[in-house]
Amino acid sequence: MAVEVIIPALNEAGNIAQLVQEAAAQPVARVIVVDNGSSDGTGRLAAEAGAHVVVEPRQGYGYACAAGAEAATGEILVFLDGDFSSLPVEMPRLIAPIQRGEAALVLGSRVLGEIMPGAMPAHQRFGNRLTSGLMRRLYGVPVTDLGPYRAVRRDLLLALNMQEMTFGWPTEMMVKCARRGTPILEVPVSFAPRRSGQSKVSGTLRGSILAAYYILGVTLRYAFSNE
Ligand SMILES: Nc1nc2c(ncn2[C@@H]2O[C@H](COP(=O)(O)OP(=O)(O)O)[C@@H](O)[C@H]2O)c(=O)[nH]1
Ligand SMILES: [Mg+2]
Repeated sequence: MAVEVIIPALNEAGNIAQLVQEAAAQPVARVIVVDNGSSDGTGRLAAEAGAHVVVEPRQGYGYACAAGAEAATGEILVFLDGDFSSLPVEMPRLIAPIQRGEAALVLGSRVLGEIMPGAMPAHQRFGNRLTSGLMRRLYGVPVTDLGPYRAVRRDLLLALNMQEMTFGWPTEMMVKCARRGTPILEVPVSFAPRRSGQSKVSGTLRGSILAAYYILGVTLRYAFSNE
C-alpha cells in the first residue's frame, strides 16, 4: 500500500526542509506539505526539499490536514506536525499495523512512549489526560493521548466526512471511528520540543483556550448526538 505523509505547516521555515528530507527517507511515496498561509517561505523551502506543496489559505489545523488529504492519492496517510516534535524515523510503527491489516487508524501515543523534557507544558498534559479519560469512558476506546502523529487509511478518512476544520479535527477523527466501531490502535511514539520557531497552540493562551474548547466540545457533542 502506498504511503503519503501530510505535514500541516504554518511558519515552520526553520524546520520544514530537514523534516521533509527525513520523512522522505522513510518508505513513503510522497511528502505533502500544506502551507497554511505562511509568511516565512515555508512553502518554498518545502518544495526545494522535495515535498509536494499544497497551499491552503484558510487558516486552521483542520483545513490544512483536509487539504493534504484531498491532494493525496495513497492508501495510507501519515500526519505529523511541521515543528519536528514527532520523529519521522518512528513512522514504521504507525504504518505497519495498517499494512498488516490489523488497524485502519493508528495513533501515536506520547504517554505510552517518551515525552522529552520541555516538550509538553503542564496544562497540555492535563488536557490530554482529561480528554483521553473522557473518550475512554464515553466511547469505550482504549486511548491514552491526543497527539499529532497518526496514520489512517485514506478510504476510512473519506468515509468519516470530516466537518471540524480547526482544532477539533483530530478529535473528530477519533470519536467518529469509535462510534462506527472501527478499531483504534495506539503505538508508543516520542515527543520532542519543537526544534525552531514559535508555538501557535499550546504555547499561547489563545491557542490553548481554543484547543481545549474545540477538543472537549467535539468529544462531548458526538457522544450525546446522532450527528
Ligand atoms: N495553530 C495552527 N497550527 C497550524 C495551522 N496550520 C498549520 N499548523 C501547524 O500545526 C502544527 C501544530 O502547531 P504548533 O504551533 O506546533 O502547536 P503546539 O504543538 O501546541 O505548540 C504545526 O505544524 C503548525 O505549523 C493553523 O492554522 N493554526
Ligand atoms: Mg507543536
